[in-house]
Amino acid sequence: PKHVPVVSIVAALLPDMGIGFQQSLPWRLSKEMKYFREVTSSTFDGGKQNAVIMGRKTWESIPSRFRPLPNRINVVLSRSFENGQMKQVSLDENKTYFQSSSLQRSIDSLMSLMGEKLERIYIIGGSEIYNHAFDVIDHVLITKLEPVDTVRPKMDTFLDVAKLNDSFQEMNQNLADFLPPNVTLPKPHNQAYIENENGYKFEFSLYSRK
Ligand code: FOL
Repeated sequence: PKHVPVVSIVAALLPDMGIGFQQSLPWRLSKEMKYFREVTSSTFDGGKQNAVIMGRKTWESIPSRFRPLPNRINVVLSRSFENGQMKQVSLDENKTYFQSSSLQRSIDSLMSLMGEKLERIYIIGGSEIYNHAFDVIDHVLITKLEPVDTVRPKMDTFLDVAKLNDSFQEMNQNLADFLPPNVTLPKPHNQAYIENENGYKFEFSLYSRK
């Protein structure tokens, strides 16, 4: 294929874009998780699929009943995986995923393996992968969270805000067209898609390369 868009998707707490604490998400937001599932699973073309690429620690943080994430090609990165071709691994009869030791090689392998059947590649974390991937991605889907009458959670991993702002600009007016039609967005309140849950206010946003 000529070009498959590579898109990071992440939920981050303002103002410093904290994304994790002790190897898991610092919040439980089912509407936000539903948005993640719909965006990464849905396609414009019913004959195509998306792939998700994640680091080894993110893979281990996903409850085992949801692994590999269904209806998506899953790729797990680790420096300890053998160099060379991306390798397919089986969990059982019908659950398989891929292992790779390089982000760039996994992107190239997905494109040659799936050809025209691949619609988008989503980078799904964690912080080490996101901050390294800023050099190769085309867009970032950030859900910006703010606590409302809730204590700010402790966080130990962050997006690199300087890298984000250096190379990307917010393009929220394009969000609805960027997402496949069966993704559910909240009613827009003056240009912004805002949701509220569990003591957090959050806004779905799109950043595109400058
Ligand atoms: N991006 C956004 N916007 N929100 C997130 O929570 C998020 N999380 C990760 C990466 N990008 C994100 C990494 N963490 C599952 C669990 C943790 C996780 C990613 C995915 C997971 O179990 N997903 C299931 C749905 C589970 C459910 O419906 O409760 C899936 O099928 O996607």
